[in-house]
Amino acid sequence: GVKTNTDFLINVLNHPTFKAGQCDTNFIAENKSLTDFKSKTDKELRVLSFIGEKVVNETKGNKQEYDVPVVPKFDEKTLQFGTKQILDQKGAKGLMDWIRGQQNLLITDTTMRDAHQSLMATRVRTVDMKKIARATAAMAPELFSLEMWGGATFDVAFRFLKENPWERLDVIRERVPNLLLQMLIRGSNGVGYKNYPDNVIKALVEEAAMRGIDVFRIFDSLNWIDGMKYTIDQVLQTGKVAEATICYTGDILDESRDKYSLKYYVNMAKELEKTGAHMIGIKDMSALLKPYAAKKLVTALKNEVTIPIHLHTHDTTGNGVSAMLMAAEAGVDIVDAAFSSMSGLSSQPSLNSIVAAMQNSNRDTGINLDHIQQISDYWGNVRPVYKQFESDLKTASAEIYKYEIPGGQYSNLKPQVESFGLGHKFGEVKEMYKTVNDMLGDIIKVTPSSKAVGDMAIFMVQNELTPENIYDKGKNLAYPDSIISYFKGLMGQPQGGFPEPLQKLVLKDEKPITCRPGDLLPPEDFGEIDTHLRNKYKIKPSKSDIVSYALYPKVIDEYFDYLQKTGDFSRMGSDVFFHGLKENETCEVEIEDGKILIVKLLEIGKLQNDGQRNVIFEVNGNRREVSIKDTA
Ligand code: 3PY
Ligand code: ZN
Repeated sequence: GVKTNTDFLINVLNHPTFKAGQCDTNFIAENKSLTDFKSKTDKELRVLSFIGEKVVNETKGNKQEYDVPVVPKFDEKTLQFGTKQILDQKGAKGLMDWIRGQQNLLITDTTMRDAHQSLMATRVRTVDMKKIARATAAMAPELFSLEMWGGATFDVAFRFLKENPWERLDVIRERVPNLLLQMLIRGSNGVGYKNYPDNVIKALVEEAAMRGIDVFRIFDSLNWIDGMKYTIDQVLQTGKVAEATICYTGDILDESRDKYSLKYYVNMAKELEKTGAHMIGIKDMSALLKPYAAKKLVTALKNEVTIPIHLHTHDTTGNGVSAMLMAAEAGVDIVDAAFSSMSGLSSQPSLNSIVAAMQNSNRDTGINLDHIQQISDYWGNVRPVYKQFESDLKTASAEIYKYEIPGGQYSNLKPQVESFGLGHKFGEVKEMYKTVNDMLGDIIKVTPSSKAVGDMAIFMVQNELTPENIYDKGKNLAYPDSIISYFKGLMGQPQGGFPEPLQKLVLKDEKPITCRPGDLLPPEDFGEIDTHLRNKYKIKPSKSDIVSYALYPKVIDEYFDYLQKTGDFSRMGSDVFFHGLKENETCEVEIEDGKILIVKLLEIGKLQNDGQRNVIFEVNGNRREVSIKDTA
């Protein structure tokens, strides 16, 4: 009928081949999707239900105006050569030689990973990265790498965004032909919060390398090198770059604190160099590396190890740029930074500011400030859509030197504390974080050990425990999983060992391990996962589906359930995904390659006796209604 003809015409008009003016007489015969109305109708209904649900039960049609992020024009030629070509042509060792030969300060951009992990709870979606990836690679071809994967991005993509992080990797790899892509991997904790069997880590590394990761920043949450070696070896076997990482804590300028001294870090770097790793990463996850400490540390490491040094920090204290400049002066090879509109506070220091600071110095980055301003402007317009995920941190804070809380955790801790109904005791929880660290004997705090400390701090405040009364008052309590796992040795072995009385209190009759958890864990049965996914979802699982399931079984089940029952909205613009539409607003939703729905919200109907509301849309010119239960 009429409707079908209109749909057909719209399919034709929106088809990329037609738009490009490249259709010939076979165009319709060759593109079955043009007449595929059934699946389209189903997808259309799902899109309308998703938006309907959003406007009825979440945003009530209230939506602010968002500026459209503009992708700058760029020169394709600049995509032809960069660090990626050096790695591909000369191998990892050749790349290291190249790095050592550089006078320029090299920069890793963290915007697509740590910056949004630390600023907005890791919520940035692939669609927003996809649009700017190619322009970034073209306008800042001097960058060393883009950190765009790993850390919390993996879990959050599946769990909250209902999108597949492997597809993000594919999409960015395709658009960034000239730059190295980098990920953060938590040693045997992979991209999770617990130790995984060795074959899971191996499969994760292999698949990530195959899909496009070039540089693996490998750390252990207790700086336990035995816990890192397996992952380092797996990366070395792929031929990609193994960046073995030292997590920085304490203050090497304070001679009264001798546990994490300069000597400790230098020794660790030397041990890491012996593993065969290509580079040393310094991971200052809590922004504790003061500018003069950065100079002292980098100077010492440049004297004591021969492999390149890559420095990562956060700007929580406002000293981030200064720390990077001091490190540059001391000869650091590469520093991490984020595009200015995504930088600062719990994120990385501003890339633009570092580039400007280095101009006309002997370590000028060669990056064009006007060009990267355009990339920053893009992100500046993306960011407001994610406002609801931002912490209320407004200024730099030097109190972090005292609490030693990592950037990502710092911005997340308040909501976590509030979720326990302890919002009014936030100050107390921060103090307790420090107290718990002391009770544990001063440990490295980074995912997942930082989570154990945070969970324990909340638990102690909740149960009114103190370091003194805990042995009595806390005798019969069941402690948080993370702290149990810590004391069992499942996160590895801390420098200086476990405090035994506390370990006994938490574990009760359970016995801790002292070896590498991977030596005990039975290998994951990938065949069984394959069968489960096949049977339950009637899909042919890919290797990455199986690896993902091995890492996060429950999350992956929920993800596939969601895709099948609710739909795949990963291509929807983020303003619509998070805020729906307001009345009379129109948006375009891509439901599959080249298939675009033009959706206009006409009206949110009155509440009916049965508790439903009709939401009325116009879709590609046709009136459509969905009925949504108002749960408010
Ligand atoms: C992560 O493990 O995700 C981190 O960024 C730790 O700092
Ligand atoms: Zn970080």
